[in-house]
Amino acid sequence: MGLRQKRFLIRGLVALLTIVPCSKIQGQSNAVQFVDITAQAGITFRHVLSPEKKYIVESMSGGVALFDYDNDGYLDIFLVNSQTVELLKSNKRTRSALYHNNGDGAFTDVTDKAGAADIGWGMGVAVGDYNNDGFDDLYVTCLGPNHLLKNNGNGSFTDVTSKAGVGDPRWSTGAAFLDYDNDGKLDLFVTNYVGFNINHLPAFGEGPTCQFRGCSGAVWSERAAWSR
Ligand SMILES: [Ca+2]
Ligand SMILES: [Ca+2]
Ligand SMILES: [Ca+2]
Repeated sequence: MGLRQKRFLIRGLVALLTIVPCSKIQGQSNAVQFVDITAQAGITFRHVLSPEKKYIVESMSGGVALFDYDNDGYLDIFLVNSQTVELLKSNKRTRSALYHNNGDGAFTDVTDKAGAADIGWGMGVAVGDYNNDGFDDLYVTCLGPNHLLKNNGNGSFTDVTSKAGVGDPRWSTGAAFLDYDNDGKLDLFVTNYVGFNINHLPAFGEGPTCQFRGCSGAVWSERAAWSR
């Protein structure tokens, strides 16, 4: 920034501070309110959860992405759903959801057309146009293999995880698209959490490391049962 630009910037800031009293700014800030319009917007999605959180994996989930998947200028919503150990053992699946922003304050559930419902035990989601076709794609982190969902540009998504080689099978939580080497192609950074094998769950009360919130698994299990 040149000296002349700096002068203009300083003059602008002085003018702003002069014209707008602090009390006015504070008054406007206090006047901001948020109204929950979820129901009237047509969003009925509910996260699957386990209130007891018996297992650490049941204490995490629930990612969401606001992105314009169809490039109509309105942000749409992708909601990542999770699982519970009980549901998983029963071979029951849950559904994530994609809501299309109609532009009039209402949303339409387009999950079936998008083909983005079944992503397993989801955690988080990253948005990026990894193939530079002008349509944002999704990378969903999961307990188990993650998913790269390619936006086909017609309202549907294709799971290209295997072809792309990005199906990390561990427990992934966060992820981000970035072009770390400035070659014009988005790269992917994935963060993994603790080692957790859903097929070898720890027995409560067994083992000195089976602790949760300062309590042994056995004590916590008894408290959870008592609170029901
Ligand atoms: Ca849109
Ligand atoms: Ca794309
Ligand atoms: Ca790159």
